[in-house]
Amino acid sequence: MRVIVNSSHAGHLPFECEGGEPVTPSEVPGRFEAIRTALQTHGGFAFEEPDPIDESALLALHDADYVAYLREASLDRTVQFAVPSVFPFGPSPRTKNAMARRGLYCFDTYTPITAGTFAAALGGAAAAIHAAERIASGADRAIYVLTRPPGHHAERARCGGYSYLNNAALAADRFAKLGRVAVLDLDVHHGNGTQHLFYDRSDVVTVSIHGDPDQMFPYFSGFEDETGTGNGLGFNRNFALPPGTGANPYRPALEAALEAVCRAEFLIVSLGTDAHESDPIGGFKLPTEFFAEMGQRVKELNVPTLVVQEGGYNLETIGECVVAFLRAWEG
Ligand code: Q9C
Ligand code: ZN
Repeated sequence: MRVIVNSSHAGHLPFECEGGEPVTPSEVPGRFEAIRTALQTHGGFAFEEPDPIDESALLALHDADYVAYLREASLDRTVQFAVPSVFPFGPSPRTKNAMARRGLYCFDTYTPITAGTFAAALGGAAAAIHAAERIASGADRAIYVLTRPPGHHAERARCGGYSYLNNAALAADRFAKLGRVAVLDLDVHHGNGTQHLFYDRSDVVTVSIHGDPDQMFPYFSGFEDETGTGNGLGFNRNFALPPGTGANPYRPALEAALEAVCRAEFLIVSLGTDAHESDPIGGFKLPTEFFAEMGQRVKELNVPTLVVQEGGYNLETIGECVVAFLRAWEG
């Protein structure tokens, strides 16, 4: 299987603050290294760097002023970590002030912009777009995109949830020129950015299985009654499961989600491994073998498939989960 790798990831070195306390960051370069090592050890994967993309490729889904903010905040080395202190309120948020922009373009305090952030995020978008081009041209039937930072929480003009640019959505938008597209989001957190970007569109079906947002990040979306709007009504599905969910209660949601995506001509899987039982922040109880089962069930849809890495924070098990999922496409 071909793997498109975003080597620019290494310059993104976030810090993390939880409820006012500095905590050990979860979204670290070691995640990428752990997955790469596991794929190399397993064998059968061909690694390839993407061609660089121009920033303008992002504008299919992201606002130009947001992209400019990410670039400028990454270049501004008078600030080590651009994190919001004030979020927009009232009817007319002012956007010119540097501190106002931090809050305007970000929905949480988990997603700092530091020196290498923009290059890392742009490299991830390049990897996803490169993979989509290869699948669109028929050169590959399935590809895995190995990247960080993740993308599925990133909206049109806001970063959050460790995500800056929505890699999966950029690939989906590329496929949408050719036929029916579905995004299946298996990260334990709701893919709010992907939902938001396609919420009024019928050409990209978005389906996410995740922890109940009543109890888990991102809290403000991911409820089952969010089904789309306008042309997109009925084209978004959420499966919200309680914290502690294991394989048996997960399986019916997976089968219903597969039914919702099975008519697609191109499939994107947002693969978080943070639903694994060992994940330090996920809270679900899926064993490694269940990742193999999920990969197998997705493979059986027999649709060209782009798998893109999202979350997953246990450095000891993230690699085995990815290998387990991708084994279905072996041989
Ligand atoms: N106490 C992704 O998995 N909140 N993002 C963590 C832990 C942020 C997750 C709180 C979770 C963001 C891509
Ligand atoms: Zn996650």
